[in-house]
Amino acid sequence: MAREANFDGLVGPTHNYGGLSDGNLASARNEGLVSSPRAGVLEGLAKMKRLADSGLVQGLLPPHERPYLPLLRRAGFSGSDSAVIEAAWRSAPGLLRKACSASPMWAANAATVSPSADTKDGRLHFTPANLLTTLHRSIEGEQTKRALDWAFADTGRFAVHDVLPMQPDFADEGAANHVRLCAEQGGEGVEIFVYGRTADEAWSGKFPARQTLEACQAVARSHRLDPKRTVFLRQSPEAIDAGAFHNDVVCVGTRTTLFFHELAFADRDSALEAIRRAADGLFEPDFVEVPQAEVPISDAITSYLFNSQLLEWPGEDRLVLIAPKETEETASTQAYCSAMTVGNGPIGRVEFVEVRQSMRNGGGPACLRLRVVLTDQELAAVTPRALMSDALYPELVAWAERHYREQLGPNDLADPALLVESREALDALTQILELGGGYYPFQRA
Ligand code: SUG
Repeated sequence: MAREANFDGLVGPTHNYGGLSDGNLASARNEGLVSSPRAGVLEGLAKMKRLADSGLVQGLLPPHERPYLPLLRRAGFSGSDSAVIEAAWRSAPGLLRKACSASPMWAANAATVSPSADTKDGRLHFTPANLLTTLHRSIEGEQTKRALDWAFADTGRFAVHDVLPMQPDFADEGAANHVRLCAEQGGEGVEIFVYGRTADEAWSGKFPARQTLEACQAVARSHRLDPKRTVFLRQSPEAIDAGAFHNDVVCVGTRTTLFFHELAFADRDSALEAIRRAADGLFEPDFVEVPQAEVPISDAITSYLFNSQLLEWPGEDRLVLIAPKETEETASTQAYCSAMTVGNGPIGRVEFVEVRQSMRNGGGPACLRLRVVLTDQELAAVTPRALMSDALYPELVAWAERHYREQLGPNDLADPALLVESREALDALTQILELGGGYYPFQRA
């Protein structure tokens, strides 16, 4: 037996609206707003609890250390930690903001994952994403590898690779540009990699294309995937221009169902044909395509209809879409969801969840989670504290209520007390999750 588990990134204590991501319209629009790290972490925990309570396997990944002093020190700031923060705030406030982003919460960008049923060596493979397009996210890879090494420590069953080379030819954003379809989770599947540009092309889009074909190919090779079952599709430049900075803003798939916007792929017809061909002999794909005439791409992007979790829900025979509240609040997507669920397609129900703190930075329910298909044996090998449980949930809620600020404004990032509080929170989390000594860089210093 195998099932799909979701590993969500815990929202970190410095969650704020830095306006750091070019091409991510929500991030730009909400720059400078006052955030609530506490509300953010509690929203994320409530979503995890909702899924765990339904009988789904729910895991979590710890937040990273922020502010990230090693970045500031490498940029030439020196002295005590508080002197570094003060000086950075004075002469490079933009850099300090980047060193403070809680962006590792978006676990869909943590790594690309290939289940053992798809890989030649029968291990479950992970490649942490290098996220090199944006400076604030390019500092995540190493700590993400550490998190995956902690949660998936059994090297006989799990292979955690290094990030791809930190060079624009290999721009990689992880599972946000990857979809796996299959007949049964435990059986061989089709892995779909979506890229925005190739390494050698002159990119002239309005916004960056964050994933290259070459990065996708490198990941597919190191995961030892069957080329026959692997598909590389180009994202439509139109979608990127409209604000789909990752493919998961316009597409999500589970089992045999691919739910996507009409404008998601550069060449729609050949994209669908390539998927059909790769699935030949395994399953017939169910394409649920949302027409531009019913849901304009601009609505898909503000509502995040596709940045939903498409789940096999215990006890229900059709798939369930866990969508952000904003989908219910946008007329076209609300109407689409109502019509879709009364029909007899593969998606039978839509449930709306509140993840507003993350949404304001362009992160919906699907951004917050990394999907990992696990066999029974692999599940038994996952580090127990990386899995949500009835015991762990209240512990984490109490921890968040104790350590997280209710409000964080843009100028609060300069407060040296924030550094101290964040480290205290991460030290306490190290105990709760049994992360071991020296899990965070500041603990090793
Ligand atoms: O990379 N936002 C993230 C959102 C990631 C969403 N993930 C997926 N689509 N899978 C990003 O653009 C904004 C941070 C700020 O502006 O403070 C940010 O990094």
